[in-house]
Amino acid sequence: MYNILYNRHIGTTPHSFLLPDPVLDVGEYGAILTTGLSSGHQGCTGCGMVSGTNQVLKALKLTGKHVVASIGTGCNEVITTQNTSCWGNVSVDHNNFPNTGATLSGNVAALRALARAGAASPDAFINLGMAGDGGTYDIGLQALLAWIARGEDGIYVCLNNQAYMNTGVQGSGATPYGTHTSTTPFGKLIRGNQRTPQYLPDLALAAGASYVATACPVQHRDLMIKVQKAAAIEGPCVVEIYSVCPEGWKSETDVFHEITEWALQTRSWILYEAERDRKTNTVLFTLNHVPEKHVGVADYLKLQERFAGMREFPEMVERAQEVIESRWSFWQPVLQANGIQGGDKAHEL
Ligand SMILES: Cc1ncc(C[n+]2csc(CCOP(=O)(O)OP(=O)(O)O)c2C)c(N)n1
Ligand code: SF4
Ligand SMILES: [Mg+2]
Repeated sequence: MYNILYNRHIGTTPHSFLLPDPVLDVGEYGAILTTGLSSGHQGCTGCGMVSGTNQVLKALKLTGKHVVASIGTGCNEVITTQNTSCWGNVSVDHNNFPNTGATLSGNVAALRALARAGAASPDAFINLGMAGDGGTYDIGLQALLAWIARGEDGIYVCLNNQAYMNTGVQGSGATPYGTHTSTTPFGKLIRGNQRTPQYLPDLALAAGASYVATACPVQHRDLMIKVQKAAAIEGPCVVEIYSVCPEGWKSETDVFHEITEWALQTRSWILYEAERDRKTNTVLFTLNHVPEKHVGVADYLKLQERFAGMREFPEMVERAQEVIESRWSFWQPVLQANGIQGGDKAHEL
């Protein structure tokens, strides 16, 4: 499929071997004067995807290019299209639930046509697609993979809140093991979601994406550098953003940062990026963050009532830990190169 190469350096840098120059190192969120998603949206208090979208737009606007965005149906679209002024000067089209990838291609064709007519320069635009995990892992997967296969320039951002939130918390392909949702209720016979999630980076890389990264709104610099890289790298680029949803996760509205930090500390969400050298079909994997100490998944399950059922069953918590360790073991060569004990054992720095 592709050759794997590991970057032994852990961390986030504005450099990419696919780019002649580094992207802007945007530093901390507070220092950025550009507006991202502004007031007027109808997101719930403590919604992670509002913060994620805000940072994506800030990062893209800093490039000085005009952003053309296709928004798939889901919370992000519903909360921002009743008062579209919150998008600022971004050109937004609201596409259907399954076809964010197809609309990205449509926009590429439209920009080419404008360029042929001498009405625009394609280099002056950023082609952005945004959709939820339901619109990405499930109903929109065919359109996404076909867009990647066509090899067109653009960024696809998946706002992953791990279920179909806009329609009442149905389970998706990204829903964690043991989660209570309306289609995977936690009961006596079946204890929540029995499947383990799929992973968008794996799917996108298998389909041929140029650049794939995971991010979260608490690590602002990391997120904004990755989005800028995705905007600059040739070919289809995919960024997946961990997005707390107090409504669907049954969490308090003021613990969005804490939950995201727990996700990083417990390695329930791993920050990394993957860059593809097309000539050799080699993918360079970079791990961006290693937690300071080992924290078991039980701590991550605490602040979210969607996990209330599984918390009572030690064997389920153990299974959730196994899923984490199995995913984390991919990074063993990098951890070893840095003298960090990794794999299926606890690690200490
Ligand atoms: C073809 C089609 N089927 C179903 C729907 C109803 N629908 C709208 S949004 C949504 C859920 C979106 O889930 P996700 O993509 O995860 O985004 P979230 O709301 O969680 O952000 C569904 C099922 C639709 N709009 N179109
Ligand atoms: S339901 Fe969840 S994803 Fe949707 S706006 Fe509310 S917090 Fe955000
Ligand atoms: Mg969702």
